[in-house]
Amino acid sequence: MDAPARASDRPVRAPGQGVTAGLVALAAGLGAGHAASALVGAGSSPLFAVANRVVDATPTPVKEWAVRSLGSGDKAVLILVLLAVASGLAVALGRLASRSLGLGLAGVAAVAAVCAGAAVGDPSATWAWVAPSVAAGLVGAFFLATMTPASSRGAAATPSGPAWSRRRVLTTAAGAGVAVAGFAAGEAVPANLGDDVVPVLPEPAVRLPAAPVGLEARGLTPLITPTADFYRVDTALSVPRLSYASWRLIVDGDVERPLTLGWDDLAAYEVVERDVTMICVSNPIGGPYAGTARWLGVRTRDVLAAAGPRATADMVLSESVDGFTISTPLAALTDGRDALLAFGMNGVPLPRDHGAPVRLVTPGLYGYVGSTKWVTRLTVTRFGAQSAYWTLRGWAERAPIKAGSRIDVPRADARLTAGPLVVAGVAWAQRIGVAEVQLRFDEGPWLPTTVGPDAGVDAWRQWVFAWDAVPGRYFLEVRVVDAAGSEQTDRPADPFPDGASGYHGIAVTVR
Ligand SMILES: Nc1nc2c(c(=O)[nH]1)N[C@H]1C(S)=C(S)[C@@H](COP(=O)(O)O)O[C@H]1N2
Ligand SMILES: [Mo]
Repeated sequence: MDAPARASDRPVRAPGQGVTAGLVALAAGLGAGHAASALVGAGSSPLFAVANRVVDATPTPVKEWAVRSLGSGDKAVLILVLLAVASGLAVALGRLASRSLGLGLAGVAAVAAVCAGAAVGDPSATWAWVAPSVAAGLVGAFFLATMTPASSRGAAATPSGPAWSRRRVLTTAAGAGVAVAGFAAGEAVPANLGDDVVPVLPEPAVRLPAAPVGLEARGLTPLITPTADFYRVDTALSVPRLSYASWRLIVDGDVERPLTLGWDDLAAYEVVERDVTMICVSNPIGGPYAGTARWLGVRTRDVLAAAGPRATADMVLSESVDGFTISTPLAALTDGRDALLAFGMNGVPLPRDHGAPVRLVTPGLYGYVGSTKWVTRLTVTRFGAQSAYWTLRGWAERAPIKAGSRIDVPRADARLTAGPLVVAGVAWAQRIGVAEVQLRFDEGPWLPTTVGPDAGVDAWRQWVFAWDAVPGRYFLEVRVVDAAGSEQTDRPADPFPDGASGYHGIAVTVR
């Protein structure tokens, strides 16, 4: 019987323990790194830094495929995939550490170094951006060392006690606590600690009348989209966090007098309120990437006039804090449409997701050519001289919003009960205004609908149609007629490269 002797010769293997040690170290490390990133810069959080570099390195067709097939969930999917990869790596390092703690810790250092490299690879990074990865590495190493059995540190190989000793349970709980608290702190703590006081919004020179209400009372799409329901589209994996006190807007390029404005300088311009419908160029027919808000801000026209654009200029390249760029015709920012440097949305300071502290809002243009969030620079230039982020990826240089309309009620493929029914939705024809909205059944004649209150040419209008439905299958289509008498085109077009067109139609069954 030589088995017992052999058993005591074997190194103590604790693969299960290695797995938990690795995962706890990963969670605690990422949490600590995320907390540290709040002090340094949102993009410096190890996980997000790596994710951002993955996005940078992804070829455009793959990105477009991801956005098409995953929609706005594309970022969540990327983060989950990265977490899965990181977990696999953590398990491997945990197992390695249970054989040789030194090798395990070397692995942690290597991973932290990769994260630090990803962080400093960010266009807005400073050297301080390595700090969150260093913090993550140190905290991860601490938990890995604490939870790795003594045997792998060269101590006597004693058969381990119960796999889940009291100490181990406590350490795991502590690691989970660091992870949760770290992520919570990272999200809660503003950049530039202490000075992120959200100012009281300045009053507009002329208040708009209270937003007209009407059709939403009947459960239809509201005229003003509640901020919580307003779509969000951007390339930012972690939402930039800018403080009002340190925010600056540089106005430069082909101008007589380059300017640098702080928050107080901006708020000193005449403040205006505008109801504007914003739409994403990737919005498919009938799609959800459209919303109307009451924006508060100052006119880009006034700010640009202070800088004095030169006569040769025809474009403004706006830049956000994360390096994203948008090109907008100079004319659209200086004509009477009141394009805004907006800081209020639906009565409150612009939320971070929608570009706090200041964003552009250009009525009549798709978001990617007029509505830069987290804006920090306006460079007056020419279309021939510079190109913006999405233009470089094949989307149109100029993209006015195409007139369109949508059926929101009933839903496509709804099964309805015969009798009086409501068909309703929204329609838009920015810069011109909605005159009529028409509905047809099974390609029959176009029927008039009742349009809702008018919040100005740049806001959509609700429409409603009272339908006395008898049993059958129906195909409903809608179109808008603008105030100049032009009908919405029926020509189907995909969102790429300058916005979708064609009628929105739905099939329903009435029984
Ligand atoms: N900084 C920045 N601004 C941006 C974008 C972006 O990716 N980064 N996306 C643009 C696009 S494509 C659209 S449709 C609108 C969306 O604004 P919202 O997220 O507030 O709805 O923001 C625009 N501004
Ligand atoms: Mo967009």
